[in-house]
Amino acid sequence: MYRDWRNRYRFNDPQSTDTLLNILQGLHNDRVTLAFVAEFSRGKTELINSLFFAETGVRLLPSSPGRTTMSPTELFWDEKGGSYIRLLNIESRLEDISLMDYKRNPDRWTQIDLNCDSPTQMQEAFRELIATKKVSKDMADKLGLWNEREAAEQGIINPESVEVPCWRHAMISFPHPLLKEGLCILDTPGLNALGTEPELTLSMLPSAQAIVFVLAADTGVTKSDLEMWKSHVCGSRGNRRQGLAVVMNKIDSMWDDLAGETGYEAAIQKQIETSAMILNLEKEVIFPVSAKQALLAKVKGDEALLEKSRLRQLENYLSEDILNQRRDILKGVVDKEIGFLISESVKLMEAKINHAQKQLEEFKQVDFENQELTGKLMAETRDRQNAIWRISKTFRPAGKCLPCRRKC
Ligand SMILES: Nc1nc2c(ncn2[C@@H]2O[C@H](COP(=O)(O)OP(=O)(O)O)[C@@H](O)[C@H]2O)c(=O)[nH]1
Ligand SMILES: [Mg+2]
Repeated sequence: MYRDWRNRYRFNDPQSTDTLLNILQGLHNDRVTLAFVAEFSRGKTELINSLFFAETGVRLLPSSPGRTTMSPTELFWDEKGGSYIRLLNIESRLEDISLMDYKRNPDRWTQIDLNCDSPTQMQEAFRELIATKKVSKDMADKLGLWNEREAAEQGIINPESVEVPCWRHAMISFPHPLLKEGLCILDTPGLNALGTEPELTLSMLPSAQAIVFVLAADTGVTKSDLEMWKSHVCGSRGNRRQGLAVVMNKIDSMWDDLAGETGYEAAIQKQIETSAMILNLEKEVIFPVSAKQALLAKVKGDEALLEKSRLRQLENYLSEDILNQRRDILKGVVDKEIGFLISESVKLMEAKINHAQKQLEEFKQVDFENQELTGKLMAETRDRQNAIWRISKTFRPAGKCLPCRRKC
């Protein structure tokens, strides 16, 4: 209704129309996007594996040192399309088409169907996510994937070819119960790779209803973690803390039999306190977890190890807090974004009404003056008419009656 109203009164600037369309699409899909954001190698992908794919019995999303996610990956359930991986080729960066437009056009994506009954087939298909190829340095530069300074630091000067990811973006439809309930997961690459996809930073992260920021317990909050936090989490959410959680991953690196259970617990609490202080967050939304051990525990059916990995607390937060509040969260976002547009429209309308009222007053004034003048003229005319009438009654041409013009 609001959009119709805007169109009717020609308040349809493209940016606001885009915001409205995004909100409408979000409501239409009724999905909550949960984005995993962190510097590379903090364990985002392993965390997603342990949360969503452990039941397959294998490590589905490729996660290992050096093989970290290079292209943003979206996970959701597409009821009509079934289970698949859709990949957008890296060369699409050369075209001036937005990711949003590509998403509306499935023909531009390479599709690999998933056989959910065959973990090996799926694992094979998921491996494609980290496929790379060699291109010339010029091409890599055009694709935004060549960094002279970084390469020089690694001793690479004027190489013949550069290894680049084959895919720019991946969309995965998978029938996990949480995804079926409307959760959509966004796995992002690290700081450097994020910088080359402005749409991710400017539009996808700000529109995610919830963000899980991942830290590694063995490194604590590093300089690049903080940069990531400031530019990509706080930058996209402002002071909004709702739907924001921090995972302190890799707590297994602190497992130390010599320190004993109490020493270990104290070390975790200390890490949480320090991180909470640096990030200016409540301690309650920082979850110490071991994604790797959780995945292992789930695959092996080891309840004690799963308990030790502390993944359940994070799972409860995701399913109870995030999913159960999904309407509230969506409502909050709609309130905030449409509320802003509406208050702008109200201000504009108020200014127009004020202006119109002033004009009306002026018109009334003119009209009033006109009425006064007409009244005066009417009275004058009436007086003259009476005078003429009086004169005409007394006026008789010699010997003739005026009304009948005969001699009476
Ligand atoms: N020790 C330990 N290593 C982990 C854990 N989670 C992830 N890793 C390792 O950290 C590396 C990077 O993980 P990955 O999920 O690819 O990180 P991403 O770049 O943030 O997506 C891999 O070698 C993982 O095996 C964990 O809980 N404990
Ligand atoms: Mg990754």
